[in-house]
Amino acid sequence: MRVAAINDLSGFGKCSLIADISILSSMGIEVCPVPTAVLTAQTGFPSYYMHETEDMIGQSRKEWTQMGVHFDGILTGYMPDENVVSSVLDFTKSFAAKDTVLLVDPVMGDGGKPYPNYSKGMLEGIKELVSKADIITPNLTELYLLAGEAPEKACETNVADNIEKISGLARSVMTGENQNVVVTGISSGQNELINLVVSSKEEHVIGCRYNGRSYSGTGDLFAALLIGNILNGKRIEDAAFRSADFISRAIAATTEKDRNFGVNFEEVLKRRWEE
Ligand code: PXL
Repeated sequence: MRVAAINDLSGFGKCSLIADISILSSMGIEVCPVPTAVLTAQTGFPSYYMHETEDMIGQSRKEWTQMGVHFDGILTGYMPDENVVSSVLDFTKSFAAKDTVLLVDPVMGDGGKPYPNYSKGMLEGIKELVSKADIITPNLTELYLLAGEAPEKACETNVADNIEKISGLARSVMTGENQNVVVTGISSGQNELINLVVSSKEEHVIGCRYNGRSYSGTGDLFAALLIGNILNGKRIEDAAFRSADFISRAIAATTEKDRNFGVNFEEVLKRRWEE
């Protein structure tokens, strides 16, 4: 199995390509990275430097087309601006074959707020990408943005009362019968996190325990785990359950207090070596 991982490379934050490469390689899946940007740290840190790498997307497309390669999966994540989104759209047009699983993580915001690089143009491009995806993994803030609602409302959502509203929003962003939307990291009460798997015909509420805190990179880890489990033959609800379970173990292993540094997922991978 081989995945093209289109994401940024951040020196600190345990997110994006670091998550994609670590998780998918450990699952026996080849990862071909396409860096959307290279940063000293993810953008939640008070200061960071970002190096643009947009040309790598078009160049990877050109070189890999000449090589005639095939991808079993394509995963898209953080994109710094709308021009990058447009290059990624071209990449997917070239490489999303009939049997390629396209997972689009519409990285645009969190905690009811869009990220600093968010723009209306980016939203339009990401919506186009979403319309081509097999699996979409928005958090609640991103789901509200995709559904054309005010992102702040994501924070007012009390999950226990609103599963129906959330699955309605998830259905409103679907463009095809066979799409799955997995709404990630919905906080429900103090110590439970919910991931909601919504397809045109059914939905599954997948709960897991956590410490009530949010950390950098958990959405990226979830997306990589989800596509890895799918490519390794798991059904979407089982894949979502396994992914959530991994994240909850990584959070439990985390002692770092600053959310920007991410979770101790390495400890969970290390334990597999000790088994
Ligand atoms: O985890 C999402 C993400 C990925 N990449 C970069 C980010 C963020 C979230 O802030 O800044 C560079």
